[in-house]
Amino acid sequence: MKLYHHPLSGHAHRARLFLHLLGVEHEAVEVDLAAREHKTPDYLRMNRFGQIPLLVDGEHVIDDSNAILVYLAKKSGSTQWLPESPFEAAAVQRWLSVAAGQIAFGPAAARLVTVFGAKFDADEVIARACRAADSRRRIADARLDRRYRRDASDHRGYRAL
Ligand SMILES: N[C@@H](CCC(=O)N[C@@H](CS)C(=O)NCC(=O)O)C(=O)O
Repeated sequence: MKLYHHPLSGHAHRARLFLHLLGVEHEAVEVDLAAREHKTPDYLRMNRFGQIPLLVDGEHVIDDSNAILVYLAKKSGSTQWLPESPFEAAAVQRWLSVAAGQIAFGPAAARLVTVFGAKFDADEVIARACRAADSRRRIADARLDRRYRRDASDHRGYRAL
């Protein structure tokens, strides 16, 4: 398995973290974003979106961090990360949407201003990031709190959201 990534990419970090959590052997291929390696014909042949992360597993090419997480969770053969029940699967998808929505366009966008010198209006992006981060953190905390209490009370122990 090969993961095309960049060490400063938050999206790629999610994929790398999950590969490590699962203990999946893989080759990490660094894509030189500054040299626009992700827009070369060779790379675009693998990923028409011209973005990282990109996972190549034999004949399968997966080109989005959330899609990579779903692929790896399914491939792990365990339902620990992505449950089968419609309601629990929807709960996981709900938080993947938060990551691809409010977090990507909030705190992650603010990070791009300093890390990659993105030409965003820094004040506007930072204000949006603070609003998104604060409200999502409070919702996530409340959710974790409820889940922790419920799991602790029936001795199943703590599980992630
Ligand atoms: N939806 C994609 C977004 C990935 C993304 O925005 N990657 C950035 C690096 S963090 C990228 O490749 N940017 C280059 C570009 O869009 O041209 C995912 O979650 O994987």
